[in-house]
Amino acid sequence: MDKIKEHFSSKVGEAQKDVKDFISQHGDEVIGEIKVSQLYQGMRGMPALICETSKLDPEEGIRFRGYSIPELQEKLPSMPDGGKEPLPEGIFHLMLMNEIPGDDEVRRLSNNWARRSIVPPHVFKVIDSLPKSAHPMTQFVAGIMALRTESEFARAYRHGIHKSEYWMPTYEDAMNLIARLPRVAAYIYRRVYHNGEHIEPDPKLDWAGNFAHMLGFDNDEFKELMRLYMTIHSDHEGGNVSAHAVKLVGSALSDSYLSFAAGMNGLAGPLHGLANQEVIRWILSMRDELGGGLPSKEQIANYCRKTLADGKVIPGFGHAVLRKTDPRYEAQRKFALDHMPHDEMFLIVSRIYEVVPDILSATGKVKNPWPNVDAHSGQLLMHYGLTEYDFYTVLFGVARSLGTMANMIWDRALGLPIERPGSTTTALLKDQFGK
Ligand code: NMX
Ligand code: MLT
Repeated sequence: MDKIKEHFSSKVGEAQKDVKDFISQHGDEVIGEIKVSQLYQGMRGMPALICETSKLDPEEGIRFRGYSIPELQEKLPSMPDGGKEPLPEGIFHLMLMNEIPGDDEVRRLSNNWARRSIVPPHVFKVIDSLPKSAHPMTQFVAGIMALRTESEFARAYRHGIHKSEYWMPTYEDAMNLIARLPRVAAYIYRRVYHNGEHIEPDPKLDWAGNFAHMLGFDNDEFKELMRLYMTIHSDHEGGNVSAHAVKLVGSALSDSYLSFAAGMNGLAGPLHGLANQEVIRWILSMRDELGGGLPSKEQIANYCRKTLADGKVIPGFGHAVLRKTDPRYEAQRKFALDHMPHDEMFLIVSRIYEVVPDILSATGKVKNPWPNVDAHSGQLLMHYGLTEYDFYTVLFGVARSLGTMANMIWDRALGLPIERPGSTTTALLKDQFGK
């Protein structure tokens, strides 16, 4: 057993006992009520899942194991040679172990993932069998499904593993998947946008630095951006579409590959992760229509009104839970202010921020008029030359493996059962409450 697995293993028994005792003491307590309207509104506000890795507060934003993003930027290890941004290895360790890691632990994770990162050749063949014009998220999901041949959980289950040991091969699958995703994602990027001129991994680099390298961006500042990007996109409690899909599918004892692919299919929806590409598409088409340059506030306001009148959403704004500017937006804005305060796209994004909330509030129906994570991420990538926006959701997807896989290991360790909520019909509700 490797040291990381051993460390996790030492936590399992106590956590199982703790949860069991808690349920036996408080299992009958009531934590809320369900209104009829919530059944028609995407179950908004219904606490229905356990997700230990992070919690989203509507007014405060995300906390990972209790820590806000600015706190993590201070506490998590960064690159030893003057790096400022947290290493994603650190947030994974925090989510999995519930402990802030030291430099050694983060280095051990980097090395462990580098050792696990070899992608079998048939995965590239599966991706190559798709037309280059297939959306990068389609290619990404196909690649993840092809990786499934390597599932240790599927193999162990077939051989009759005892249920108390499920978490062990799940840990192997989760770690292998995280280690291999950057290579799969970079392969798709170089295949589609750089004539298939692939770049070999550099095992001496950290996980996000190596990902940047394989994408073809060896600039140190871009590597720092990738570290921040991977960290802040890693998790957003359990109910968002991608995390919930992974958890739901995983609850049927589908392995990490099947479950993660399900989550990525959800992330590819335009109201979820695909919004990051939609933001840039929307800004570029606004700029084209206005003849280029920095649009005035009035021009942006008119373009927003037209978007709404056409029955479309303004991408990058609004949220199902948050009721303030997303702290992930703020972290990216700070990165832009530190590194590229005069970038024209940044100035446009900033001006949009000044205009959109009033317009969305004026509709009288949008519950959160403030920007979310996707309103900013594309601008930072564009600045460094990663302009192929159809690829952006793949980056989000690679990051989301960190939270969803840490959760999946815990779900197996705690022996959570298959998810099976009840449903009802409008006719039955009417019978209950009157027509
Ligand atoms: N532009 C226009 N209309 C909006 C927007 C927006 N940005 N946000 C919400 N609305 C509308 C929404 O479509 C709904 O309209 P209707 O009653 O006609 O169906 C109404 O306002 C009430 O919706 P809310 O309760 O405020 O939002 P909800 O929780 O249903 O949806 C989002 C949350 C994030 C799906 C929604 O705000 C949205 O579509 N935003 C734009 C897409 C986006 O940025 N998604 C990325 C979210 C973050 N992520 O990465 O996943
Ligand atoms: C996410 O990061 O998953 C999004 O902000 C969507 C959500 O939390 O519902």
